[in-house]
Amino acid sequence: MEQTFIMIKPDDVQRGLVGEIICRFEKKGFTLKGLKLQTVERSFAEKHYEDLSKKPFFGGLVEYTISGSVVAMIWEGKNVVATGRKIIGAINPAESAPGTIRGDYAIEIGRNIITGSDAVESARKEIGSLHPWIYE
Ligand code: DAT
Ligand code: MG
Repeated sequence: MEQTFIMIKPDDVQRGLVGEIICRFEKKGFTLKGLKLQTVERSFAEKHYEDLSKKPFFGGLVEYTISGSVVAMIWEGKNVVATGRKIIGAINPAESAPGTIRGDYAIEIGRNIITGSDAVESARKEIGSLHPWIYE
């Protein structure tokens, strides 16, 4: 069965949106297979976003990711990777449709509150090698 890696970013956890976000995935019918509240190492954040390391916003993105606790989750179900991206919404909250997580709860692209695997292959990588601590 297909799985995806979803991470609720720090300010979301502070704002008390964790339950709301979990609720959306649950109500859709997906199954929660792993969950952990944790602050992540700088090295983890750099690795997670390594394909963006040349971008001008990379430093800020890493600082944001390590600025507090994140909630890392594994969700399972048919087409969960693509559907999960739809539930999350477009990358820039200014363009995310109302009804999506980013569309409803975020304003800034640099504070877009949640991330999810963008393909089945990256989900496999993120769950398998980048995030072994979720199973601890
Ligand atoms: P996604 O998070 O939808 O997978 P991504 O992997 O392309 O998108 O980018 C990762 C994060 O980088 C994104 O959630 C927010 C940040 N980011 C992307 N483009 C940005 C920009 N132009 N300015 C500031 N942050 C940006
Ligand atoms: Mg991405």
